[in-house]
Amino acid sequence: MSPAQERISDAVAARRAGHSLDGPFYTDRDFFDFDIEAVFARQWIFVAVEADLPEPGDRTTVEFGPYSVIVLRDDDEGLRAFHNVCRHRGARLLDPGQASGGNLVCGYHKWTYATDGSLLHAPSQAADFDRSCFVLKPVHVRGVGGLVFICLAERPPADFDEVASRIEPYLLPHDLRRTRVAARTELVEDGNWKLVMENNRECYHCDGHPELLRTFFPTYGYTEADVPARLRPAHERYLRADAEMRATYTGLGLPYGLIEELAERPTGFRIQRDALDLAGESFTPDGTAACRRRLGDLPTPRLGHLSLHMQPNAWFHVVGDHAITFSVLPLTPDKTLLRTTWLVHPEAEEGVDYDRDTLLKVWTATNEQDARLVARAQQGVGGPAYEPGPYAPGEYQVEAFCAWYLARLSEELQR
Ligand code: 3BY
Ligand code: FES
Ligand code: FE
Repeated sequence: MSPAQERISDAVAARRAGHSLDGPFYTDRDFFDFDIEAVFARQWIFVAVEADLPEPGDRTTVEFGPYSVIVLRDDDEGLRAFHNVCRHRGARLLDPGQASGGNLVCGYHKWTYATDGSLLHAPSQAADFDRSCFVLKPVHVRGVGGLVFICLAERPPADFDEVASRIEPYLLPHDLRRTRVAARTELVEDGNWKLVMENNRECYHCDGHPELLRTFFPTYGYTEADVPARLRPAHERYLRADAEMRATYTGLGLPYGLIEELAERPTGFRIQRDALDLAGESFTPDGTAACRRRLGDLPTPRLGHLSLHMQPNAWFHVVGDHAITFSVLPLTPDKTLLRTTWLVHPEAEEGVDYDRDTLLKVWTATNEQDARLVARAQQGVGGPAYEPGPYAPGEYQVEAFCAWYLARLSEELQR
């Protein structure tokens, strides 16, 4: 082991279960680099939606740590992903962001690749130059119910197919493949990627989300017995709404049961359909739908929300009228990109079927509130006075995230 790996290994061994991680996990460059290799270069990570790439030739890039990956729709309408590195002298092929077009042409010396990654043309080469030796380096890519995942590892975690087959029945009724990207925000948070994830995995801090709490039940993460006295009225409303929603889901044949395997497998996940407060339709001030067109062909707007949480870098909320996807991408030890995407029915027209501000309001406000909390946490854990503190029972998913994460580090250290 290298000296850096020794330090990481010691820190993993010294971690006290049920407590936040030690400072270097959030601040140290060696720990960050190891996170990228042990987690982001090994696991399936959520990077895009199929609606980003509706037509052949559509492409997007995703950047994290030292990597840049091209995800594109090839000429046969399949998904493909490649390292965004030219096989000649290594220049970036595409600029960050979305584009469309035919072949991929490197801006440096014009090596030209087809959408399947093959090198079509390299100007002025010797007669014996073998183009077939210089295809773009492929990256595994998979669409799951309209969500796009990539895996950089040569051999990706083997449990992804099984997880996909278990979450697809929940997602497919919303027909996310047939949606349009109504909006996207890119928020660079002043915190380590794990603080962004940990913050997402609890509602202990949800008093800081007045807009979200109009419809999102704040009892999230509490068991019946733990619900604090001040949340009892909301919990009573939740129980009534929950009973009604279960009847709705059963009537419509929508799977709704909680599956929670956050820590016990490489592709850790949690999925559940759950009630929302007030009108129960959407994340809006009164809980009514923000968009007149509904996703899929579902016959009622009052569907609560489908929530999906995945390790290491994503969460999703699907309501009757739209879906929101969240992708967490580590930039540096203390900077993380949160990419949020709002999906609506493909024919929903802005200003006619929905008002953009109403659609974006709740999760934009929630993301900004969370970013401030993450920045404060980063400031604290980066200082000499920080020592790991205990999780409350309602923070059990934070513990699950950390347990999952540490298991990945241990695996990598044993390679
Ligand atoms: O997205 C979520 O599910 C978490 C939990 C509650 C609020 N928060 C943003
Ligand atoms: Fe791409 Fe030379 S580096 S063509
Ligand atoms: Fe939050």
